[in-house]
Amino acid sequence: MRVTAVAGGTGAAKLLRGLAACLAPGELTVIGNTGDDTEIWGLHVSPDLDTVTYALAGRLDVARGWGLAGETFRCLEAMGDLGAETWFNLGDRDLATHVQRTRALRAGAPLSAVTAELARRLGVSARILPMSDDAVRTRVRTPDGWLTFQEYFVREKAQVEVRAVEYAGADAARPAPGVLEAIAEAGLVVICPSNPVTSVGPVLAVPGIAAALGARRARVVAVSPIVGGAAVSGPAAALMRARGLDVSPLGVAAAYAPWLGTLVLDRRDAAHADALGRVGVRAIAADTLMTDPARERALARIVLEAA
Ligand code: FO1
Repeated sequence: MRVTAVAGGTGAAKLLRGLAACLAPGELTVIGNTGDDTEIWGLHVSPDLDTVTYALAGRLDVARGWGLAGETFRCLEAMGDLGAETWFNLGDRDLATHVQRTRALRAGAPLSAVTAELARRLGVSARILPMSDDAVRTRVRTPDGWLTFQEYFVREKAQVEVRAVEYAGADAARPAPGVLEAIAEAGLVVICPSNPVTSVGPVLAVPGIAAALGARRARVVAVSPIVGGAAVSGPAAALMRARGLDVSPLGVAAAYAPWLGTLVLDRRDAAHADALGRVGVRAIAADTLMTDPARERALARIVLEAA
C-alpha cells in the first residue's frame, strides 16, 4: 500500500521509522514541513527535512530528536571563538548537509531536488518531499515583536509569550512537484504526531494541499501529539492555545476539521472518543507514546490498519 505522511520533525520521526519498517521500500512518501527552515552562518538549514532524513537513514540522534548520532560540535566552538552566534547548535557532520544543500540551491536546484539527492546519498528508500520549493517561513509574534521560528524555539527556548503565528510567503507558495499527486494517489495519508500549529500548519497553508486532503478524507488518519492534556514534546500546547485550540485531541481534530477522517488518540484520552464521533471524526485509542522501536512499529501497524 502506498502511504503518504505529512511530517514535522522530532514528533514525526518515530512514527516514520515505524511506518518504514512495516512497508516495502518505496511505498512511503513523506511531505515535510519547511516553515522552520532558517539561515545560519549563511547556510540554508531545513531542520524538519533533515530530522526525517536522518531518522529514516538510521542516523538520527534519538535522545535529542534532531541532528546526527555521535555528533561533535568543534566547528560551533570555533565559530564562537570568532564571535559568531552559537545559539543554534550545528554539529560538525550535520554541517556537511547544510553546505551541500546551500551549494545546490545557489546553483539553481529546487529544494525538492536537493532533498531527494541528500536522501539518496544517505541511503533512504522513502521519498521525502518538501511541502514547497518556495520559501514559507513560520513566524511567532511575542510581546517584543516577531521572531523566526528558530529564534522562538531554540534561542528563546519557547519561553516567551506567543500572541500570534503566521506562515510568511504561504499565500504565494506552490506545492512542490509530486506533493498533490502523493496525497491523491495514496492508499493512506498519515498526519504524524507533530505540532498542529508549527509543523503541520505550514504544510496546510500552502494553497492546494488542504483541498487535496479534503478529497481523501476517508483515507486521512492523524495521530494526536497531545496526550493527557499536554504535548508529548515541544511547545505545541502554548502554540495551540495561541491559536484558540483546546489542548486535547478535540483541539487537534479542530485544527484538521474539514479533512480529518480518523484520529488515533492515546488510551488515556479515550474519554474524548464520543465527542470526536459527534464532530464526524472516527477515534481509535492506542498506546501512542513510542518509547522504543517495538512501540514505533506497533503504532505504525495500528495506523496502517486504520485505512
Ligand atoms: N533544537 C534545539 O532545541 N536546539 C538546537 O540547538 C537545535 C539545533 C538544530 C540543528 C540542526 C537541526 O536540523 C535541528 C536542530 N534543532 C535544534 C531542532 C529544531 O530546532 C527543531 O526540531 C525543529 O525546527 C522543530 O521541529
